[in-house]
Amino acid sequence: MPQNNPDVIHLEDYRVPDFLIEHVELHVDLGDGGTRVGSRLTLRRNGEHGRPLVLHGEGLELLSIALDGKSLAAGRYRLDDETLTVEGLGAEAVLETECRIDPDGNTALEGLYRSNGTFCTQCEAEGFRKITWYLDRPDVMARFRTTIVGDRTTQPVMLSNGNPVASGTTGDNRHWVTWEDPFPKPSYLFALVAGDLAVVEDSFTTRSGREVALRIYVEHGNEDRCGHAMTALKHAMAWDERVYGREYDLDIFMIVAVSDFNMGAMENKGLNVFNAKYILAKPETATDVDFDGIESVVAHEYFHNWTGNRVTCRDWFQLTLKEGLTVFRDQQFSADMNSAAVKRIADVQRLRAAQFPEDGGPLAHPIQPQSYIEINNFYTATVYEKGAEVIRMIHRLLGTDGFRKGSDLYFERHDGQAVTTEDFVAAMEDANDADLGQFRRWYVQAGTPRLICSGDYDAADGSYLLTVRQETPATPGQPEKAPLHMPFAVGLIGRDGADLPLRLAGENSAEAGTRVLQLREAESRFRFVDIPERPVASLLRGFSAPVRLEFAQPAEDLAFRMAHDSDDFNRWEAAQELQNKVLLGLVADRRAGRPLVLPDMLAEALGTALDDDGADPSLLALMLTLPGEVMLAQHMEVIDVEAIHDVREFAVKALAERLRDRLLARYRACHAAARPGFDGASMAARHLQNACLAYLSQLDDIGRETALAQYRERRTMTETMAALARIAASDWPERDEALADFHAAWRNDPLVIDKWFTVQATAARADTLEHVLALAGHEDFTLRNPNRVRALIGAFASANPTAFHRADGAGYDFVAERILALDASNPQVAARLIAPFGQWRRYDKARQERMLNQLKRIVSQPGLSKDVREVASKSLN
Ligand code: B3K
Ligand code: ZN
Repeated sequence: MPQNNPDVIHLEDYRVPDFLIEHVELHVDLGDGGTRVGSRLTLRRNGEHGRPLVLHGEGLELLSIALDGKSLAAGRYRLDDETLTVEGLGAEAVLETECRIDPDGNTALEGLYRSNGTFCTQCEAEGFRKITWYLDRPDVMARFRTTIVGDRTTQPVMLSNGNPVASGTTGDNRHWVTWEDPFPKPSYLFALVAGDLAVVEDSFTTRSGREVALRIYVEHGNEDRCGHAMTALKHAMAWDERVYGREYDLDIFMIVAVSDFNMGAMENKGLNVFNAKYILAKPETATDVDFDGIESVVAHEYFHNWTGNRVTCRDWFQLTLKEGLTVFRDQQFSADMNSAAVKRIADVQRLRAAQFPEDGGPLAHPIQPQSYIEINNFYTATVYEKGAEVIRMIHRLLGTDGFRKGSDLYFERHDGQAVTTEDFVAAMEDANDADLGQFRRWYVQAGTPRLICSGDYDAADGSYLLTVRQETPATPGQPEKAPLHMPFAVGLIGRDGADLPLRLAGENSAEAGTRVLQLREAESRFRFVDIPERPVASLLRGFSAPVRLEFAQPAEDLAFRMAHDSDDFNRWEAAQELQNKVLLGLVADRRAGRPLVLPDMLAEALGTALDDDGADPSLLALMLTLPGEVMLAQHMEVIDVEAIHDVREFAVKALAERLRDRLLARYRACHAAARPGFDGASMAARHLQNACLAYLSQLDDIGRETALAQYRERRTMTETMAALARIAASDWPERDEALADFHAAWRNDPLVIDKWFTVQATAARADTLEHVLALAGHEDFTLRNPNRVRALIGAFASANPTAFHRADGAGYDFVAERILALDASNPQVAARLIAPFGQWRRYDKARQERMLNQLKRIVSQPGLSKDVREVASKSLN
């Protein structure tokens, strides 16, 4: 991007708003032929200046405008595609406007739109300006009073933020309701919903004894799928009181589930709007992963009530202030509800799969970006997931109590304000008398640091010297990197498998277990004394910092840690490292034309894990599962798509043959133990059962039989989908019949049909692209529904490397074409599909060229949206 591009918004250009809005009165008249939005803004000039009032507004048809009660003549205001400018306002003013908008024609799903007949809104980040003219920026916080007028038959339910304060009927079968939100809020938290919806009700009594009505609104017929979301909500409310001392503040908390939604959910004050995928579930229709997703997204949006809504962002460069912190809070919550180690592993897997590539590619940016063209492009894994890791490091550096003191001070100081990440860090520091000066670099420096470690045991004086060097690779616009301050959790394991007491040279006493060291320098050395034998080091326990650890540990030590590491995360990590080592060695063999031979030690280590009856089955499932192709690729200088695929298939099959009996025994035991439903033990058993099935299904005799039996049993969707995934990837004669049968069984259930699309898009088969092309023409496929787009095209591009990166480039062509088609109707979702192309540098020359050609093709399309243009053109770098 050229430096002087007027479309680029820079953090350093932030200025306080010229006007403030104290009160907003909205009058929204819903109709089939368009919706009329009346607005009455009570404004106050902010400081002494003579600048005009400039309101944001896009795609609005002006019907009337009046200032202080007097209609404005055409010369008194200026209207363009993005703004409404009014000159000559006094220190205080009331501006009234009326406009017409077209929710039915709104395919971008931003602003007011219709999903399956239901009117709903999505305003974050800048969607409110598509509803009416406004100072659509988060540092303008106003009290809202919203009147909705609609049809009594098609919109019996009409909702907005806060509490209903008045209602009535008018002629023509129409009715109205007025909602009032007592809390000042930025426009991005505004919401309105109207339609014919069913409601599921419950209540929660806060610890101060206030009763809060809880209501989940869904399309009729889905009432029996809300139980899990409701339970999650109540758990989240109680947890936030217990862990952060935060109570809910309104009398009603509402959630509405809609079918067409650009992302997961939205935390609008008192009226969360959700993608139905994150609300609706019962064991027959949703997998355990879906159940977990619901629990964490419901909690996430609820937690935003304090971290995001009560204390909000000054500007969109501060996005990680609310998102990083709220992701950290939802991660803590899920860890408390279920297995903490399993949750941590899932979070780290997600970080590595999505954020590491972003941080190492052309779109790398710090968790606090310095500039953007389209803010919707910055709801990234970096802002969210790396942002959460940064908060987690503060938590680890200050400890649980210190962190709580810091969050208490943050809420006390900033309740009702729009603030910056600096305000958050300062509260953490002030409450703890801590120095996070150097730590602040995490907010402004992009790139994943590498920690290059070595350990030396000196038998003569019984000491162990740990040396840690940190290096952050250059990222676009940031050639030089400074050393970061981070917690580095380590343990040293003795020959008996127990953690050794740790004492650094110069210290008086030792403590067994994990020790949190602090790294600040480019190179740090730690000398542990009184170490009686050569220890096995366990570094970066719990993934205490978002870095790539480089520590050459012999395979025997990794196998030892798989069995003995007291840190469950690191037990899994040791398994991953061992598997990476073996698989990458096989990739090298294959490339050199050597025969593939699976080392015995991997089978032995996994066999030992399978025999561990005491361990959490879910943890074992994760340890048994070899790193995926996308993860393996991250370790190669130039990604060899085919070699990685072949080697992984080879290893799974060879392991299945070696461990056949033990896999089968464990499979059967888990199958017998699991009960349908969302209880931890059953979910863990299913997890291990399906991990075993992934191996067993490589065996043509017993594998086929087992997968088909599991599919036909139809016990839970978790088991059905795991079996169908194996069947869809196979050449078994039952394949087509099973896919047809699944479709017929669930054809009226869009969330389940999404799974049917995904299972085919991700199947590892030579003809997957042909299937996907056919599916793109299937009568159930539509580019209008974001879930469907992600289920087919998103899954194909991001989770099926051999098909997407097909050597002839046909996979690229297919996805690029769909991006262009989708851009015309929904730029936000289209832009999200580009990311895999941004990784072009990582591939061989032929693929590089094909990927670049597609990016160029996208960029040269006339009339491209800002969203797609920004991502595609930056990806070319
Ligand atoms: N805050 C919303 C995300 C809005 C995305 C706008 N493109 C959901 C969340 O993070 O909770
Ligand atoms: Zn969020």
